[in-house]
Amino acid sequence: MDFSWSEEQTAFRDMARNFAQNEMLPHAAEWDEKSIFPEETLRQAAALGFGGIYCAEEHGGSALTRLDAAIIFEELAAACPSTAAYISIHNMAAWMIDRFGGDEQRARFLPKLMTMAHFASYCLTEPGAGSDAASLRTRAVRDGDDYVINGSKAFISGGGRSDLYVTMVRTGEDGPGGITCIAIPSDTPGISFGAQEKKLGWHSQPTSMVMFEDARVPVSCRIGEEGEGFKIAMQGLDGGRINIGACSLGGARAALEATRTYMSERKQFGKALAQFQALQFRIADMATELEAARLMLHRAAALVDKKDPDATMHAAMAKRFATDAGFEICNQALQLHGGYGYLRDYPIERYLRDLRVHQILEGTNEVMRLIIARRQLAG
Ligand code: FAD
Ligand code: 2MC
Repeated sequence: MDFSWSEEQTAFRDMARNFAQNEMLPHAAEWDEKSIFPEETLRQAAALGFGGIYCAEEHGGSALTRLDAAIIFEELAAACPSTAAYISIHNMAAWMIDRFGGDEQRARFLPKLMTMAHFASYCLTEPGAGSDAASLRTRAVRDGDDYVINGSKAFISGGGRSDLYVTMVRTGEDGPGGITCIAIPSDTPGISFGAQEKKLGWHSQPTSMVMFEDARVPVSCRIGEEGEGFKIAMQGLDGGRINIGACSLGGARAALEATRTYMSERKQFGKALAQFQALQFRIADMATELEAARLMLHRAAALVDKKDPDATMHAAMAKRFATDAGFEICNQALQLHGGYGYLRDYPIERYLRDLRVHQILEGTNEVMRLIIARRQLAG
């Protein structure tokens, strides 16, 4: 077991850090305040290879590992967790096409996704099917060489703006075995979008419902075979959950760094906050939790890379731990900033608002416990 990073990993960690600190951090507060989806910055990120981090090189992907991706997402999220998380979702959707699509589909969809000339969304959740994703009801009925799709998806990140919607639909019986994955272009007749959701955080990316009313897509848009969609969706999430955990790491790390600086500068009772031992111990605990989360995430990422049979459970453990720890670290950071932490003049409240949803999406942390417990208790 070697805990040191390769020269290559250090190099792209530095590249991601420089990009995040120079091109994202100076604008992140404005993106948040004005709900700006920073398309040009996203394309700059793609030019560095972040549009298809673990897609094959054939169509412009970077062919890196899940562990490499975790390192990159931590850096991007240290500047703007919301924008980093959208990049993660785009990567997840693109990877599903790369991994499970055919040659023609890869050649058709991937080049534009790799450069982020086109943006991608991942559509699993429905109004009536959240945690119980296998109960989804959006139906695709075969009609000659087309599918005719009816139903609606809820909470879709990139909704209304993305160019391609990687969508889980029902083509067969109830339950996970009747689900199929279809890549649906945004210009498909019959697709429409709900109003933009008004959210606590994640303001730098759009979120909306996606509706299908007799939307007709060619069968050539189907990713994998009929009935394979649920497993494709879940394999996407194995990596997605690690990335979301890494986004929590990045946000929490930034909040901790800001707090260390603040505690050295802010004086009360004649001394710097950093001189109160009770507060020093809180910093110690925050740093320890952060490190524990990072170790778990990196191990889970390595197991996903190795296709280990326990990878899904480890990804769930790491997502649960890192997103809970990340939010708690931000909350402590806000407390240590006193009243100033509650103001938008400081970045802490933005990190806190952005990280809160990581405990809910890509599978709630209760669902992570369900996945872990099932594996623990399996005969
Ligand atoms: P529910 O499933 O109704 O859960 C409500 C509560 O009950 C939760 O606390 C849950 O943990 C708990 N619960 C449910 N079942 C159990 C159980 N068996 N045991 C114990 N507790 C349980 N989805 C997409 O497909 N694509 C996206 O791009 C996307 N982006 C999102 C962006 C945002 C900002 C948000 C908020 C959500 C997004 N989602 C997306 C949806 C997200 O994945 C769901 O919100 C999430 O999976 C939970 O589903 P739900 O909201 O229906 O909650
Ligand atoms: N990899 C491969 N196969 C998997 C898998 C994985 N990670 N997880 C499940 N499967 C297979 C499983 O082996 C089974 O196969 P078989 O029938 O051959 O035995 C099949 O899929 C059905 O699995 P389950 O029996 O576990 O299915 P169940 O209906 O009990 O649900 C659960 C499983 C709760 C884990 C799943 O519904 C879930 O993850 N829910 C949370 C939903 C979620 O994460 N939504 C996120 C939306 S995206 C988002 O929020 C964004 C911001 C993008």
